[in-house]
Amino acid sequence: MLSVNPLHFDVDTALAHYAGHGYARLGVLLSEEGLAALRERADALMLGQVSYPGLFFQLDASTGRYEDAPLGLGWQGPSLDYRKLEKLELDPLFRAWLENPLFERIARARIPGDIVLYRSILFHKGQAGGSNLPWHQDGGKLWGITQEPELQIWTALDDAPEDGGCLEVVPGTHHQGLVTALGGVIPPDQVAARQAEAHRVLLPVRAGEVLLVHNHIWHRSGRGRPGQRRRAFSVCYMSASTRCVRKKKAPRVFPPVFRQALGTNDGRSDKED
Ligand SMILES: O=C(O)CCC(=O)C(=O)O
Repeated sequence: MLSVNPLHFDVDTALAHYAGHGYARLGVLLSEEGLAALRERADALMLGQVSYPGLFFQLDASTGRYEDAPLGLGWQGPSLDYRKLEKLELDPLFRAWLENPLFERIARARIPGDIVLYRSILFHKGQAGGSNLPWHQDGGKLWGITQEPELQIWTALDDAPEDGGCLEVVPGTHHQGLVTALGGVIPPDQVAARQAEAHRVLLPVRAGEVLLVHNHIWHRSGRGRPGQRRRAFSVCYMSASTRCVRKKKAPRVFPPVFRQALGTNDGRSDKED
């Protein structure tokens, strides 16, 4: 599925930018065939033509407002109006993409030892434009784990133009850590105090492009352009030493993705945030 040679591709430049700014562009990495296969599979999952027990679905809000997206309903029948699908590691095509050798090189440069997935997730803005996603950070108590993950690799499955649901970031905000212990959506007074609107950087992408996104960078996305869907696949990698601390349900067991080869060092780069 890769459109570049994973052994020779320069990851150092992107990793240095990611460490300094909290995000990085890797360019188009997904081949045309790979793109077609993942788009088709994303829709087959939404339409129930392919299904796996345990796949998570969230319908989008018909109002276009993030706050109105229904919680806890899960699968509601075939629809191309789902906002989010999680546990895509269950699907062999998405699994093949998230464990490609280039992503492995990147993950190993940041994460020592065995590597697991916190989540692999499709973010979708449907035909009507979907909904916005407000400024947020991916971590904190909401995530219910013993250490904060930092590495997310985000792949555009459709074009995401400036006025059509591209990711937006406030560069450097990952250096300050979490704004609230809970994590998630950033309170409006903090958004105003940090002048997020003035300092934001838009990241328009073409289908097949890949971004590195630090979990703590402030990021958001607007609505899609009506009539132009926007699918993106986001994967959070973390150390296998991370434990789930939730108490109400049985603790999560995180799916392994890259095991450390016996007799090698962990390949961790010496670049630090
Ligand atoms: O794709 C989007 O609109 C949001 C992505 C995101 O928030 C993430 O990958 O953490």
